[in-house]
Amino acid sequence: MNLKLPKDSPLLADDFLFGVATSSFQIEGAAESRLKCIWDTFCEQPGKIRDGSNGLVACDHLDRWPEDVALMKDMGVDAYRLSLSWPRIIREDGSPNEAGLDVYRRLLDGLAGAGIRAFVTLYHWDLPQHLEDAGGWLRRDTSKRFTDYADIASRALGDRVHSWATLNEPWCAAHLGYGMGIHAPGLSGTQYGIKAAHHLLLAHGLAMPVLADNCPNALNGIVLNFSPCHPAGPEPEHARAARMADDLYNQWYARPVLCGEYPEVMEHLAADERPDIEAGDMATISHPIDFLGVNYYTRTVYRHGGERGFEPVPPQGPHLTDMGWEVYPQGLEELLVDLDSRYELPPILVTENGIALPDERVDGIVNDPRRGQYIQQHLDAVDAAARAGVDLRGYFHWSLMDNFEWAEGYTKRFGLVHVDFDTQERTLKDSAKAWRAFLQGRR
Ligand code: IFM
Repeated sequence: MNLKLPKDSPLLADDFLFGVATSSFQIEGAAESRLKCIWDTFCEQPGKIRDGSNGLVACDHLDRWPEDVALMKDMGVDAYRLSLSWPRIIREDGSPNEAGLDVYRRLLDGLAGAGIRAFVTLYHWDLPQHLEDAGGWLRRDTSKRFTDYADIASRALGDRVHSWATLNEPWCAAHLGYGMGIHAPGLSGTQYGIKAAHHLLLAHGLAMPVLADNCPNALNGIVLNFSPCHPAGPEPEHARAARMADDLYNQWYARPVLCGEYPEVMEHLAADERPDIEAGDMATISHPIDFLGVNYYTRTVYRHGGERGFEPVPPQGPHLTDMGWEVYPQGLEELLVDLDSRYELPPILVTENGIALPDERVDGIVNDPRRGQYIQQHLDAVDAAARAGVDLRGYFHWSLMDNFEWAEGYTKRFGLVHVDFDTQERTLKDSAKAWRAFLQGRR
């Protein structure tokens, strides 16, 4: 398995970064030394997680981070995208937990020692449970609490951080967590999803000036997930369905951040479904960002139907990933070029892209050719978008290592590094070896 780019690829410029990504709840473990979060509570509810598992130990990363940083160094990554655990850093009374901050000081120092830049996300879905008990993201005040957390974290750790992202994938936190109830905290109702989304976006907007003040030299921004929406057929009703889904799921997040307004589809929502927008909110949300993080895995096909006039068509075909997602690399180029044509974009980082496969370790080897092929196809898509003029600055693979895949528990493996969850042994998959050869051969 070989990964390569043409010699004249914009991705081979000296300042284009290649990295790997993870998140706190999915890898850290060490749950006893932090407050409870909404995912702990969700995991305790029977039937919510496919294999009945939880994040109490996960990849035991907080004990094993030196080994994990050494793996990244060996692979030759330029950057590591991680998230902080809010319930590890902030006590229930809002004061900083110095022991929790120390954990990250050590980890960030370890990264610096390995020559790896830290891209830190403040919120990757692990809301402290006591804040959920007070109303969670349905409550406006949670945005304010997030800002306080952002202030404490960026003051304490800012000198060690290259880039701050406020949120990871607010669509997932809001829509899956409050709209569909398949992620924590498990509420369902479209109106909840939309209201939670507004408070998440508000949290982002309130935190941006705080990050800019505390860390003026860092790249500060937000990470959004996108899935291009394609019509199921040539009929106009399918095109309408795809447009509506795109507005509600993709542009719903990008447009407020980049233009200070929700897409027009808001006019079609019932009054009680609309976000609770107060004066000044949209200006707050559209505070300038230094970068936009784009997470891309697959496209979604929509047909006319369902309560709202659009419904997804389940992906077909022999080559679906272990998540049941279609491999559709051309969607990444299409997405990046489309965003560039719609908006005045800041620099773009592809902050997540990856594939779940049923990887097995046999005689110490994990042979995962489909992951290598997936990476190659998506690098080619990023290369094509950069050549088309999109200002792309980096590509992060999801994920550094196999981890807790939310409602799927440990049944889905996204890592470049295989983790044996019984022994915590790490093994470079063949794709990681190809990634290492590619990264080391670049300069
Ligand atoms: O594991 C998740 C990650 O937490 C957020 N983006 C998508 C990944 C794969 O589902």
